[in-house]
Amino acid sequence: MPANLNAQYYSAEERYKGAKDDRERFKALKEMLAVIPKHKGTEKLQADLKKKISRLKDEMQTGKSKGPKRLSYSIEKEGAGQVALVGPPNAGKSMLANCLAGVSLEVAEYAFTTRIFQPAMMPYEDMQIQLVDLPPLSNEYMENWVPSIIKSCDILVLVLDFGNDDLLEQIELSLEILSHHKIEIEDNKKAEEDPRITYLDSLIIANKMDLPHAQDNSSVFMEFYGDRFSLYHTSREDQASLEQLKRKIFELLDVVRIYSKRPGHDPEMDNPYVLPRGKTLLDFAQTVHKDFAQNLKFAKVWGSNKFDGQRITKDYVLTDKDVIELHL
Ligand SMILES: Nc1nc2c(ncn2[C@@H]2O[C@H](COP(=O)(O)OP(=O)(O)O)[C@@H](O)[C@H]2O)c(=O)[nH]1
Ligand SMILES: [Mg+2]
Repeated sequence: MPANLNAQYYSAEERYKGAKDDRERFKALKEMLAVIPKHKGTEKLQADLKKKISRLKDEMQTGKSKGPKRLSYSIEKEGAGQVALVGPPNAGKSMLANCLAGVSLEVAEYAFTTRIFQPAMMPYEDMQIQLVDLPPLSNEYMENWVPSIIKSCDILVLVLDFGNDDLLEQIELSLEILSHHKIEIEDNKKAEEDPRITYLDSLIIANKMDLPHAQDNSSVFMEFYGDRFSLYHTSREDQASLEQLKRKIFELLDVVRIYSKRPGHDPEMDNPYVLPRGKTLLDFAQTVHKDFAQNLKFAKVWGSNKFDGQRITKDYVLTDKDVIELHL
């Protein structure tokens, strides 16, 4: 099928070829993708563009594109997603991880207890979500691998001590330190223009709400930051809110779980596949096995918004808790 590219596309392509640096190359590629006619004949080209954009973005973020290599750290992903727990010293990050994951990480009254990262698996329904308890954000002392790990996580949970009257300093300093390391916590899609910055979907935790001044501090926070951020209030004493927080984190990860079913068998309900929301049947087939996408003849779905056992096409968009039977 002919691609029938338009003049806008060709002009962006010219700019791509003539670009002086990665930043310009990135902008041109983004524009090429935005203006390319969206039909079957350009599907491959669109996929190539997306690959180029994502590779370039990675390179720019890890600094690979600028001469000497900078070290980049990440933690091996396990479970449905990776959550960075960040915040100032003593905010209760380790305690929160303990409460959510039911493990015992080191908690202490003095700052800087958590010197190395500590992943812990938080059970949520039939999934496990990986919490990464990190050393505190601090101007005085922060190891250089910490920002690198934060960037590699899927979402960021910023924990603040609402029992402490220095709350406004805590948030200002946290934002400043993150920003200094090119991490932004606002989910501002427009801002996504700058490929050197990592934008993370995030949640701000108003922690230690059991302490006397916490409610007043919360009002002060909202006065200053209410139009930018919303808060999730909790404390180690509030079991109900901790349970709800698990759901909140799951929602923020924006993933769906899919149960696979072999023809003639019961679905495998104990070990769902987890994919980003928006992925299709074809993506699912590929996740199950790299050859499946190619060999897929048809599939059926149970649950979701279809009737049970309905046949679905390759571009079917997956919904959470779908049971899918692949026919090869
Ligand atoms: N009152 C109260 N104290 C808490 C809460 N969570 C943590 N703490 C205390 O705050 C201190 C720091 O906790 P920790 O989890 O080590 O903080 P981190 O430095 O952010 O990891 C410890 O003394 C904890 O007992 C809470 O919800 N309420
Ligand atoms: Mg800690």
